[in-house]
Formats: sequence, C-alpha cells, structure tokens
Amino acid sequence: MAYDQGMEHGPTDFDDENIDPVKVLEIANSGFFTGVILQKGIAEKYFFGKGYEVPLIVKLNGKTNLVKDKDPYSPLVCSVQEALGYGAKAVGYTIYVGSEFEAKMVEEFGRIEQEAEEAGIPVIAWMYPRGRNVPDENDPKTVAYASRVGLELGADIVKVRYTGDLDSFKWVVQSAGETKVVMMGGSKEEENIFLSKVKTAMEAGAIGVAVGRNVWQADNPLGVAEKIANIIWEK
Ligand code: FBP
Repeated sequence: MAYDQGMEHGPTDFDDENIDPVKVLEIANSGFFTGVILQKGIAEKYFFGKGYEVPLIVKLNGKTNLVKDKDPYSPLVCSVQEALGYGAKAVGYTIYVGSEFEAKMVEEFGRIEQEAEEAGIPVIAWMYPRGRNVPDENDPKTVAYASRVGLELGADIVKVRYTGDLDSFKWVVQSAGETKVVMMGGSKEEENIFLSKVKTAMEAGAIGVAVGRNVWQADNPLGVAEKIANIIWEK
C-alpha cells in the first residue's frame, strides 16, 4: 500500500478520514498488505515503535507537484541508514526516466542500491518515464524501456504504470527479467475496472500491485483490499 501521496500530490487526495495516517496504517496493517510505503516523516512519527506488523518500505526521495517543471527531479530526502532506523524492510526511489535530470537520479539510485545491498534489504524502483523527451509516458514501449532500465540498474522490484492490455504488460514483465514487477495504482477508478487491471497485470507475470488511492479512497477500503489480495495470492 502506497501512502506517500501527501508529499507527491498534497492533501487534495485526502478526506477527513484518510488524512489521518493512523487510519490508513490500520488498513495497511489489516493483513491484506505485504508492505506500506511511507515517507520518512510519517515513518518516524506514526509507524516507528507503534507495533504494526505490516513491513515498512521507506520512500527515499520525493517531490511536490507544485513544481511544474516539464523535466522532473525527485531529490533524496532520506538515507538507507535512516530508513533502517525507522524499521524499514525495504526502500524505494523514483527515477523519472527520460527527464533532463535522469543522470542525477540514476547516480543517486546507484548509491542507494549499494547501501541497501550491504544492509541486506531490497530496493524498489518507481520507474516513471516523464519529461520533455517523453512524448507519452503511457506508451507501452516506453514503460517497457523503463522496466528494463530498472533491471540494468539492479532494482529488485520495479513499480511501473499499467500499459492497458495483457500482451503489452507481458513485454514489460519480460523486459524486467529477474527484476520483479508491480503495477502502480493510479487515481481512484471504478472498483471493477481497477480489479480487472490487477488481474491482467498478474496474468502478465507481475508479482503484485502498489496501490494507494484505489484502496484508501474507497467506500470500503478493506473490502477492496481483500479482493486485490485474493487475485494476487490466487496467482
Ligand atoms: P496510487 O496508487 O495512489 O497512485 O499510488 C501510487 C504512487 O506511485 C505513489 O507511490 C505516488 O505518490 C504516486 O502514485 C505518484 O503519482 P503521480 O504519477 O501522479 O505523480
């Protein structure tokens, strides 16, 4: 479950319930999730020492969407060591593939990879094609390229956008080779539409989904979570 949207999109994604990290952490800890993705501030103030069983994944970089630059850069805001201190069992980092600042992110990612390897924890790469050089970030070939770059850089898991159909997502998964693939969630949509995407992504060889808004913005978050978990574990 992803809950870093407060940083990436702002409280505009939230209502009176899900603005409270405690409420979302209760959903994350329901047993339907294999991890919860948090920025360091929420990890420190709401997760650490609170006895949650769901494994913590700390997102090491982040940016707001107030910066409208066509070519995004998401700076490192937390080290692997610090994340370990909050109890992280894995770390995550966004690379905007194709951005003018790609080189900087690739370099930072390389360092994180090494530190995480030494600490014995996996690294999840959010592989998001974006920027002036990327005419269409949804183009399946571009998503497959991003997925492959994740493998080349040593990511254990890549988190990529769903490409819309079975065959194109199979190619995304094949492109990632030994690196595992999870489908990113995206903005809230009709439950059955979202679930059918999860099913197809799993059929294509994904190992799961990194979902946020489609769960904690739902009328019945645990109901949706259970359905997603059933699709994944059935596979
Ligand atoms: P959602 O399922 O809510 O989309 O969360 C997945 C996620 O990758 C978050 O980790 C991140 O905050 C957000 O989507 C990025 O969204 P965008 O691509 O719109 O910047």
